[in-house]
Formats: sequence, C-alpha cells, structure tokens
Amino acid sequence: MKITSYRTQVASPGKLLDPSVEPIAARGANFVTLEVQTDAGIEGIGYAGFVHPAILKALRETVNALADSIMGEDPNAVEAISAQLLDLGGHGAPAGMVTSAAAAIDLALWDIRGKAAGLPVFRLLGGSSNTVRAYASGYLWRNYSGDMLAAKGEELVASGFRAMKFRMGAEERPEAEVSRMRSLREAVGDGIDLMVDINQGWDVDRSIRVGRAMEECGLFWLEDPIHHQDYGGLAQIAAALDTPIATGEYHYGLAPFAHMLERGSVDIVMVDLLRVGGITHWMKAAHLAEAFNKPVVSHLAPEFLAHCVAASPNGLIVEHMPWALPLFKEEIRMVDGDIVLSESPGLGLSFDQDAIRRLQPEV
Ligand code: SMN
Ligand code: MG
Repeated sequence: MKITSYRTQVASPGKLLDPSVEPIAARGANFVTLEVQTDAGIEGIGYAGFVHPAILKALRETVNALADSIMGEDPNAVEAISAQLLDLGGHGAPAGMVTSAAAAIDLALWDIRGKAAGLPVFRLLGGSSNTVRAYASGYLWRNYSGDMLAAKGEELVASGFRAMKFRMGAEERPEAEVSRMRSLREAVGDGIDLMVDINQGWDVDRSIRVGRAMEECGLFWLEDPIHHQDYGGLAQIAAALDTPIATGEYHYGLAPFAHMLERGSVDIVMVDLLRVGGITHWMKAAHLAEAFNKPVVSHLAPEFLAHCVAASPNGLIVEHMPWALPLFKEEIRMVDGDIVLSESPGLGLSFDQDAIRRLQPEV
C-alpha cells in the first residue's frame, strides 16, 4: 500500500461557544484537519490543533509540508515515517509545531492501518475491552463561584458522568480555594471522583499547604500544581501529599516522561496526543509509565485517545473534552460514565464536511 494524496482544511469549533462564558475553549478550539488517501482506496484522518487562531495558518502549512514529504510511502511504516518527519523539524529537542503536525499524520496512518486490517485501532494496538472510564472536562472553570461549580457539577452527574475535573488556583486565600472545592463535593456527593487542575499556577509551598487542606475532600488527583519542568519540586509535592500528582500534558516528545518517572515527580502520567507525537509515541509513553508501575491517562482528544487508554494495561481514565467533537459525524458513546468504543475499523470517525465548511475561522 502507498500514500497517494492528502487534503488539509482548517476549522474553528470554538466559534460555536460564547467567549464571555468559555473564553479558553472559544480561543483554543481551532484545528487543522487532515485526510490521507492511499492506492488501496483507504483513507485515514487526523488533526492537529488546540491552538490559538493566529497559529492555524502556520500549522496547516507545516502539516502540508510534512505530508508532501511522505507521498509514495507505505502507511504501515509508522515508526520510520514518524522518525523521518521529526527529523525534518531539526535535530535535538522536539520542535513544537513540527511534532504536532507529525502527530496529525501519525493519526491518519493508524486509521489507515486499522481499516486495512479490518480492526478498530484499540484492537490493533492489542486491547480487548471496548469500554474505558471517562471524566468530564472543560465545564468547571477557574472563574466559577462555588454555586456555579455546584450547579454545573450536578448537571454533569445528571447527564451520566461519574468523574469530573475542575480548575483551581485563582484565589488569593487557600481557605477560599478549599471552600470552592467543598461546594462542588457537597453538590455531587462522595460517589463521584473529582480531579483538580492548577495549570502550573502554584509554587511548591502553596501546593503542599493547599493540597493538604484539600485532602478532606478526597481528590482523585491534583494536576500540574507547578511548572511542568520543575521535576524536583513536583517530586517534593508528590512525597508530601496523599493525593496523587498528575502531570505530563505540557511535555513534547518521549524523553521528559523518563525524567519525571525517574525523579518520582508523578503518580499519574498524563500524555498529550499532539505534543508526544501521535499514537505511536503516546503508546511508548504509556509503556514507559507501565515499567514504573504508574497509570497513564489521556489529555484532550478523547475521540482518538480512548483507543490508546483502552489498549494500555495501565490505562486509567480518558479526559472527555468535547472541543473537537463538532468536526465529526460520530458522537462519543457513553454508558454509565464510560466511553464505549465503536467496532468500526480504524479510528471509527469521519469528518462532517458540512460542519467544517460552517466552522471556517474569521481570519
Ligand atoms: C487544559 C489544557 C488545554 C486546554 C484547556 C484545558 C487542561 C486540561 O490543562 O488538562 O484539560
Ligand atoms: Mg491539565
């Protein structure tokens, strides 16, 4: 089989959102879609994105340049193609935009491989269960009061979620942070798992102080309390708190995962699909975490990463973040708070071309 052609488009599902209510999502839900065709008549799809609209044009050009370079290649050669594409980005540390663009191509190649084998990607990767736990993300923002968190949390439980992530780190006083959290815990009850994401907003002392105070609410994890490259600081926090520390989403490539695991900086390894370099590299990070006896969890892109978490023996839970879903004809199927993967060959997804046409960015 040979790769014969491709097409990229841009789309901004963030346009569907109200920027005064969901500013981060409205600004960040922008994508370059990719369709890759082969001489076997099989087409694979992928995307790069979660970027500011200002970056979209350059990202699309990068995907185009990398895709141009693999015409005529065998789509099964995911390792060789990925190495070749990352090499084009220069030597040394992974280059951000090139890695994301290479990841989009890697996704499309896995889609083609699955379709050629007649298997959904999670089975091609060696998984057997089509069901994987999920948590709601992208609904409980940092600017929400305790009452808003409680109301939205109840809504998420009513819609079937059994776990959800909220954001903290905006309050001056630790007591105010803990009180927001108490509002959410009281609203959803003890049976719901709660994760909290600080997005690197604290320092080590504050993380330990507030982290200890929050332990009464029984957190599932505390995510990115401090800068992602402060391996020593994260190790201090992980040692001081009973709550597991989740980190990893900000890192590009595979090597940082080895460093954080060796240093004891992480309890729950979070891997971003586009920053790590696609499915090929996401699975390597998952296996690395497995060797350290640590669970792995996804970051964004649930429509793709549910396959990877389902296929990983140490796969714990999928972040159900809906930003890219308007691009696809298919919806994510949920039963009792779990994602149930489709048995369609490949990634089980197809782009909704009408939606992509409607979602053209303004620039
Ligand atoms: C996050 C990352 C990127 C965009 C929005 C939110 C957050 C997460 O860190 O973990 O989902
Ligand atoms: Mg996060």
